[in-house]
Amino acid sequence: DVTFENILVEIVGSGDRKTGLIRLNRPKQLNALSDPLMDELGRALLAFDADDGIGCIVLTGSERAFAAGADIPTMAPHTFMSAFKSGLISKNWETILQVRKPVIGAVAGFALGGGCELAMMCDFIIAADTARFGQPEIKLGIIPGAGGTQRLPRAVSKSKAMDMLLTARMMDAAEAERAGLVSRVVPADQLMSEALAAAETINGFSGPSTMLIKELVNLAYQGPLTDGVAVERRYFHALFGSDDQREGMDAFLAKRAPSFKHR
Ligand code: CO8
Repeated sequence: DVTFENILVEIVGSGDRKTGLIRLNRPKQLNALSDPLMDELGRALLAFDADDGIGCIVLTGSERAFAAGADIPTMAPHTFMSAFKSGLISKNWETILQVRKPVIGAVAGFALGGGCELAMMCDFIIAADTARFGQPEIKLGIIPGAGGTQRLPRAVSKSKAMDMLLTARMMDAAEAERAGLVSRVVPADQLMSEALAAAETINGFSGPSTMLIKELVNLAYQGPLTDGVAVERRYFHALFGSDDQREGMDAFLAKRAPSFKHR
């Protein structure tokens, strides 16, 4: 069994498929995303993705901070050459994008800089009413380095993204919900129960359906609309070859609960 120093990992849930829960855990640094932390996060995500007993993953931080950004003391001494040659903390920043199962971000407190970027790499974000999002890199004389200038405008519109990136102001949870950055806002003491309930719902569905929805929604953001719609139609047809389609529709017609086979 692997032990982690910068994250806490747990398997939760009551169904036959469970939820992989990952908590970022560097409380003294407000979960600043150091290289060792991102390394552990990458390993934990891939292990849950490979585990047939896990249906989806919840990624969270603490009450005070999801993550206050990349680790500033580590970045501070770099030069262009050292940043370029070492790939400056980039090694594990995109591992989360390789995960095929749904990843829910459960955000309370600060999600700033790399923390906001990591949250945006989750498939959807449920926010506590204490959540605050921002891309304050400009205050450090840099710019976002893990997709902030690309994902934020797609999530909240060009105008709001420019405002946040250029002024470094933070968005509270209500504004984040209005802007579409998060899917729901809940009272802070209900954040984990809400996120885990959403995960439990997803765990009950057919695994291939959840993986395909994730792949296709991401395609909607990455490629031309016509390509996305064409690929969607192909997979839609393909699922009529699956036992779970037969079971799901038979169960509906028989007015009983479905029992999906593919997990
Ligand atoms: N890195 C390291 N330590 C941090 C970070 C951070 N990003 N943020 C906070 N901390 C530490 C503080 O230094 C402090 O430590 P100590 O107690 O030892 O002094 C502790 O956490 C608590 O912080 P504060 O005392 O400042 O707490 P406040 O409540 O007063 O303020 C804030 C909270 C507003 C979150 C404040 O700490 C802050 O502004 N932090 C910096 C936020 C920031 O600028 N984030 C962006 C960093 S740059 C970035 O993320 C680039 C990502 C690039 C990814 C590239 C991948 C390839």
